[in-house]
Amino acid sequence: MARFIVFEGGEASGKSTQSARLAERLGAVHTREPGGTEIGSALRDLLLDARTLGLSDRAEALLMAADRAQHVAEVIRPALAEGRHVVSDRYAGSTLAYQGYGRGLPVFELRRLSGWAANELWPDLIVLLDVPRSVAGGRAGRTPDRMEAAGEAFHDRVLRGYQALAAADPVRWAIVDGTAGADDVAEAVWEAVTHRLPDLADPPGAPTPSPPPPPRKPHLLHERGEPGGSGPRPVA
Ligand code: ATM
Repeated sequence: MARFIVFEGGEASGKSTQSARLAERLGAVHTREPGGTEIGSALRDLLLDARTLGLSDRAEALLMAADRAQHVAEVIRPALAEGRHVVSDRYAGSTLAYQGYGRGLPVFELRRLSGWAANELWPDLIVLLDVPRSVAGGRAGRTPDRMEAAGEAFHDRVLRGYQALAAADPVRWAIVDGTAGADDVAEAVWEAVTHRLPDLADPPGAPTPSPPPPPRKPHLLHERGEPGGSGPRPVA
């Protein structure tokens, strides 16, 4: 069964690396938001360009939703329909955390907006990479984009929002400590994913182990007067 797994987290939490590693291990389609399609790339440029001045919070939420609608229609649903797993670096959880907890828009309205945009496609599992802001890697000298430049208090609200979202829905969200080295985090992610979705533990193409043969009970055949063995039984 094709699975849809999403990575969420604050900036420089290692999502891009870890989502790519999981996708490779699963032979899954690896994608991201915003910008998982050509149209989405144009939206991403607009959304992240520090020169995009005066974008209202609701317009920002709608552009994120538009990116998601295109992404679901063009990439995610077709891949799942073909039986491919999909691993996305960000999805609707980002809208709830950034536009909801960060900007202060009502979370329940954003959930409805995202549901509408995605035609109610929700992930099977969301991996939240938990990295405190004091530990998260820096921006390596480049100018912060429009979202990164939103301020300390904004990003603190986003991280608290993620914790609240994960606590409210522990079946769908798995929190993984993202502070260790990349290999250790990848192993912790794999354990969390295969614990929640055990069907993924078998590598693609691995032969399905055949069930052990049923124990032979010759006395039953004898009791039922079926000489020679058991033919197909009529379905009741
Ligand atoms: P990445 O570069 O981490 O892929 O994400 C770009 C930004 O888009 C990120 N900002 N920071 N810092 C989070 C933001 N974002 C939203 O605000 N809402 C959304 O729905 C999505 C998908 C991303």
